[in-house]
Amino acid sequence: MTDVIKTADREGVRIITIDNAPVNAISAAVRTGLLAATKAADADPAVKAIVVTGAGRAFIAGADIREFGKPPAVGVPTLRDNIAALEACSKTVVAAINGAAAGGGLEIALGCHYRVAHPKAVLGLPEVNLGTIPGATGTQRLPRAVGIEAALDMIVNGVLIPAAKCPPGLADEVAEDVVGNAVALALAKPVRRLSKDDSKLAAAKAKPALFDEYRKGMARRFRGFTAPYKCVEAVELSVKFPYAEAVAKEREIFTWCQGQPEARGMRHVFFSEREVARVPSIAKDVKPRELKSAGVIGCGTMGGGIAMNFANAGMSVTVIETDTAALEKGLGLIRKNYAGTVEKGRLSQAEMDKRMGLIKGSTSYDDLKTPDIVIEAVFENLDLKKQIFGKLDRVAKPGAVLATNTSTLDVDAIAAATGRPQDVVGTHFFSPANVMKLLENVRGARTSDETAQTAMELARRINKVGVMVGVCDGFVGNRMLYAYSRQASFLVEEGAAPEQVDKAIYDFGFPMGPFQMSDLAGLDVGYMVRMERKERAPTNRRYANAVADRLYELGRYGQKNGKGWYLYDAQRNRSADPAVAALIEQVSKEQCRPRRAIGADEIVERCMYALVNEGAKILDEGIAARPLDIDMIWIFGYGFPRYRGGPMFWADEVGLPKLLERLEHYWKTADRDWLEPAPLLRKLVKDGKTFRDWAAKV
Ligand code: T1G
Repeated sequence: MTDVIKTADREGVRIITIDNAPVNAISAAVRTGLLAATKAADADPAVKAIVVTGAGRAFIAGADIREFGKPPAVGVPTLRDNIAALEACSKTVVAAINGAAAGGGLEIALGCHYRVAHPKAVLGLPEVNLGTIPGATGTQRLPRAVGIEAALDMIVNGVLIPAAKCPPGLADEVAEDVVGNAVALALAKPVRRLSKDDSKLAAAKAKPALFDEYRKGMARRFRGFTAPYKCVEAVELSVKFPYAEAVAKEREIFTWCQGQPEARGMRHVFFSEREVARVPSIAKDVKPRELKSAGVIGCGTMGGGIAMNFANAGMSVTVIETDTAALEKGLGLIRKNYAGTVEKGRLSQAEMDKRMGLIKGSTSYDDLKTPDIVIEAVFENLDLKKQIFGKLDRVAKPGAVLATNTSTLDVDAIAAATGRPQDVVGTHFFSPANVMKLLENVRGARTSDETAQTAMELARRINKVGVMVGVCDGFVGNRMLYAYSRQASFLVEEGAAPEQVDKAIYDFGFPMGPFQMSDLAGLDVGYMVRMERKERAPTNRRYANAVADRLYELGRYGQKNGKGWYLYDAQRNRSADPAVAALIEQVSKEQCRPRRAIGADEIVERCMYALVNEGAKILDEGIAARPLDIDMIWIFGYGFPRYRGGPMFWADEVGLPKLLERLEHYWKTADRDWLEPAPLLRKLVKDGKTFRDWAAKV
């Protein structure tokens, strides 16, 4: 018995319980205690068999990720020692999987002779989501339990599968009373060692080409990632080498992955995704208000998508439109959206009907008297939004949260249109709102802690990554986007072709470059936003959208009308347009701007360093509380490559001295107006610090 390992006997069976809250991660103490308990049970003549289980909501969530990157503890058994000892027992060992069995947790269960799982337990080897591979025999044991193809799917995709849906061979029994059934099974069954059973590898041994086939199918989904391919390489070892040799080679691959930037980036994302939900400016004891029902004003693309989030979460939602025709059109769009998902087999008709049943349409604000939260999602016009909030203030119940989906306008100005600014908050969704993971919550100057906490709770309830930011022009996401796309536009005026910039940013890891993205969003929408933001008003700083304005004035709106920065055919395949190249040359000439050859490195540096530089200003101003808030916004809202950990984490990986030196260079040689290095960046470099250090200090 130790703090983290509890033992008890039932019917002559030794039950070893891992008790390391919150999710029984395999820390050094767990490894030590488990090995001792295993050996003691096997040596104890009074013990007929052994059951291993977990305390609380998880079985074992895997190796303790917080130990990664740190020197290994001396004289402490490895996880492979634990697994080997469990399998080597002379008495039957059964894993009673009461909850999540993830990574090293499932490897332990696969070291046991049998597995009984609770129906709600989830099982998997998700190490790939940490930029690594299973490193304690998982890539050799899982194929022996479920076959090569099923093992590849589980390991490469890093999925956790509910026990009831697991591939055959993983759980011997699925039962509510896992410990009771495991005790019975342990007393009934003989020892069975997975490492000795190659029967399920035979088929693959006969089809060695299946691994290359499998790799081919991964290209689109895992572009830029390394770990998924290392997973295939490791599983392939199982058909090429005897077990022990393959396990040694698995370890080599694991150790290599652990040392890569991808693993550091993915680990940062793992912990940040959890930490971002805890907003430093909100006191820990502040509880969110109840969220049982919602209202949405405007049933256009955004309003409809927002309403679907509530229905998907099982919440009733009332959508308001100005008239019946607009309402029918909006509800029709929602219905069409769900029908598409049903058609793809990703939703049952019954579930669609249930969700549509939760969405009620109306043209009367009287139907907004009861909802716990109302989100306004009409087009970007400040006067219109103020008018709507004035009306909402008169009908919404006391304590209702009044939220605006504005992406650029001043939340404080909108809140001032009500008598309860403390209940007003920005909830900035990203298109398509029912798909994009990010919810940028915007706290106004008078938003209360409780309202802010409720906006964060909203994100959790509708399965979004909620990030709290302050009010400024473009909040965090769009403000940084302006800085990045401004450099992209300048690069085009200075000599780069739009397709060249897009390729460099695509190769850096974004799903698409800035010009393809503008064409998708619509050059008309961009132009209108610039109008609304009076961006075209002459200033003494270089204007970034001269070409984009011309394209709009030429009626080129992007994908929607087949021409923008690119030409689009009926299947929306894009191609470069010589007319655009000529227009760009024309604009450069008018600006007396010499054109020069520009390489991919400069494109990535100027665009991404401008992004980071704006991020540094945002941190300095307190608009974002921590670098991880910015990283989560850019990964879940703007497609920043996840394996790089987000812009601020990536900046630390690049090294701030190098980044500052390059930024200084571009500031002096290419853009004196917008690229001046942020004071925080200069200070961190002077102090030899990183953004991570800065965050730790704040
Ligand atoms: N190590 C350390 N901390 C962990 C952890 C782990 N493995 N798993 C979770 N936590 C923390 C988490 O940060 C959070 O902390 C709290 O526990 C609750 O987590 C050799 C090397 C198991 C499905 O990748 O997927 O084994 O924020 O909110 O929603 O092959 O946690 O409260 O401070 O997510 O109930 C492989 C990771 C490790 C699984 C439970 N394992 N965990 O979900 O709780 S690598 C994983 C999860 C490995 C071997 C290799 C989920 C969960 P805090 P939570 P949950």
